[in-house]
Amino acid sequence: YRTRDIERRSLDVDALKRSFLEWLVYSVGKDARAATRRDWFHTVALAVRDRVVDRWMDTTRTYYTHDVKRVYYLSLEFLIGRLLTNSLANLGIIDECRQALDRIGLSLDEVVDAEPDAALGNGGLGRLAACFLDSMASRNLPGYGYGIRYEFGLFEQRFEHGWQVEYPEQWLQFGNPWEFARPEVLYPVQFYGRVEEFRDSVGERAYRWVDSERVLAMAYDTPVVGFGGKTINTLRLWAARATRDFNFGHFNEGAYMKAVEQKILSENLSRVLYPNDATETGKELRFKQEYFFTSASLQDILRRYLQHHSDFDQLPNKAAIQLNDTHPAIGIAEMMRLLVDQHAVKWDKAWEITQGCFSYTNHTLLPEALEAWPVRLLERVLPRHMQIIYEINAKFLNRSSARAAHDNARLSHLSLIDERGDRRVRMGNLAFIGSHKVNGVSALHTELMKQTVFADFHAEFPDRIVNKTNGITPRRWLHQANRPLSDLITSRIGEGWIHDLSALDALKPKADDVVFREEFRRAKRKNKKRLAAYLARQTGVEINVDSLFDVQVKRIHEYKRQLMNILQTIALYNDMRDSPTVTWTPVTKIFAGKAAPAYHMAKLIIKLINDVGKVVNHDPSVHDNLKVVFLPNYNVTAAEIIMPAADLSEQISTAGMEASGTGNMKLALNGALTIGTLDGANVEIKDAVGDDNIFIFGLTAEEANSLRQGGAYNPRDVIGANPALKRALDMISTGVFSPDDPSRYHPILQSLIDGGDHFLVTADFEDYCTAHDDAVALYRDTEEWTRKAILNTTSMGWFSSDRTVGEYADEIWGVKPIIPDEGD
Ligand code: DL6
Repeated sequence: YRTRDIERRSLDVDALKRSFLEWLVYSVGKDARAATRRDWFHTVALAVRDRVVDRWMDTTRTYYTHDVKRVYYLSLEFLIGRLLTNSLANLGIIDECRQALDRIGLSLDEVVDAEPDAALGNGGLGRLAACFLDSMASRNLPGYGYGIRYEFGLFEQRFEHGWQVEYPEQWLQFGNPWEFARPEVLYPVQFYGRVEEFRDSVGERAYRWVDSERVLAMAYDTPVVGFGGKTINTLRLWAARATRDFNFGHFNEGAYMKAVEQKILSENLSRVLYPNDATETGKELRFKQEYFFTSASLQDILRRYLQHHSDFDQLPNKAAIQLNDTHPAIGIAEMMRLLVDQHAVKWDKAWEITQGCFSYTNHTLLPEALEAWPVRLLERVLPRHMQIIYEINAKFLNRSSARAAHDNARLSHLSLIDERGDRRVRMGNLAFIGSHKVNGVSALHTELMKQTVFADFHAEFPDRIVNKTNGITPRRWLHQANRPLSDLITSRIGEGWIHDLSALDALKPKADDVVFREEFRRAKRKNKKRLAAYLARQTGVEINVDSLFDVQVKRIHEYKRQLMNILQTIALYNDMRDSPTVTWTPVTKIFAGKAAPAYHMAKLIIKLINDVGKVVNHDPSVHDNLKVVFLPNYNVTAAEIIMPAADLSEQISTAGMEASGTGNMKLALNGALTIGTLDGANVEIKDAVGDDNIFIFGLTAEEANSLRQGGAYNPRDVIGANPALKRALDMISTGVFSPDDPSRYHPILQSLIDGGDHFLVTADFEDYCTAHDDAVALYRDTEEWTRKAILNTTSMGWFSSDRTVGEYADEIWGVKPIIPDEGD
């Protein structure tokens, strides 16, 4: 047994090879001759998982034995991507694994390619959660992720005649070798029913929630391998399971089909990830998902705490609970319910404990994305929570300075209930008052939180709002995704940068080293070739590897202004056609990103980009000087191919609207120069890389705000004064790009011209074009461009998510790193 045990842990090439062959037969159940690439992926993943399990148990045991304070990261989304390369890289056995597979006649790259993306998130918010998991484990912080094990991740995007069409993303179809099902870890989660008042044992008023429907939350655990393989944390995702008693009534009546239907209905809770960045207002199932995973997670947290404690006094010293946006904010009321109703803790004590545990991250100021659930929905679905929320609200407002000042306007802003129209519970307000710290995700965003959405709360609690600028994990986004650059960096400064990205600073002088610049360019070119081949495979469009790769990859949203980019593309196309004798710098515009299925304007913008691409890419008069490619189905894996290959990073949101951005960080770290507005983390990127190494343009957040508020802004005048813009818009409106349906894009023109151009595309257009011209002109100067690209990479050390989680740990969570004891 012990020999087998050692064999299972061994990281050497022969042992790996033996494990692969054994796993293929005894776990996957295939003969090597019949095995598909997917079989091999499962085989390798299972063998790698073996190498992780002991350390995982060591980690869990260490946390338990030392009763350390843990952080619980509650997130409705974890956009993980693939795990094989990540696990191999963090264990430091990529080369060993490659060789072991080689000896069996297999290529690691092909095996890696057979893994589906775990796309359990929409975009930035979910990917941030995944980067934080990696950083917590890599910094040896006792951290757990809690979320939902969606059966269907974010939809698969395909283009049909240039239109986005959504297909289900069945990532679990062939099983998931990384997870451990825990059928014994089950928690009941209640819905509906009513509240009964009664007198407790000492005659005090108490409440119980009765006649409710119950669903079970079952745990699935995925080990999260930290860099170096010392700490292995846990991501616990909940799946909905019908309770057994649920069905008995129906069975007794002989209504078999009804019983099965009920089972399916209750298990729908974890079926699918909602595909919007914004909230799904009014969608009962979405609300139930939020409560489902939050309740299960809190029950699990309390169970773990009670293994060591007999009252709740120490809970804030043992559990930091981070709310990733308001999606788990109902947890504030749930914690109160669990403490007060189930564990008989007095209200004031319970409130102190709750506030001591919770903290909340805000990720957007967009009004349509601020969650507010109808009171009537809450009363019906979670009747006891509604009562608790009323109670929290009454106590809070009574003590607020607004009540003392008889300031009704301020009181109504502070209230948990929005009384306008159908009454709603403001989840942001609930999260704010139930937390000891509230944070924004970039310096600008945090400042705007204080000035706008949370201004009244900030006045009430001036120390509560803090900034934690987002970060990205250097393991996935440089070490794994960009091997050529990673190897180059390591060749000069060793491997230390992988867990301390600030070490890149030491490479700054290399920007002036001609040999280093040559090697840097060689790495970039390799990545560009890889992307070009990938794009050709996926879209059929052949691109020029020597052109400037101008990249905008992110969700499609009007505020992110993909529209401004494609208008500039049309203007550039016109310039090229007008002046065929000029030597143009070849440009490839690369787009990728999904639109929410119900967001018609965003889908129309996708179609426009595809239509423009069709015309431009087939126009011989621009030769190969301009290409437009829209890569379908953007996901983490595609991002890993795109980021390393980009030259120019488009971060062109209307200032004040992008909370932070993290794609901006990935691109700059991989040596792309940013063209961007002073929005979100762009501001801090500019400070880090220096004004000379970034192309900043456009209105500031303040200017954008006053332009809108002033009411005098007239897009028609701006368009009239800019012939290039007018011409581009005229071409769109007369059907140059849509001859089959010339009026197709009228809604876009309408929103720009008559709709007031809310996102200020026309206002920023000219400045954007100038900045773009500057970028293209600089690209001709290869040495100078490379110098700036190197300064971008080497200045991005601060944007590591290791730094970000370190700040959360010190200033919000109060958790400390601990190196797991090695088991016997
Ligand atoms: O903080 C992560 C990420 C930011 O980088 C983006 O700027 C921001 O748009 C995104 N926010 C959301 C909010 N959605 N909701 N609700 O995804 O968060």
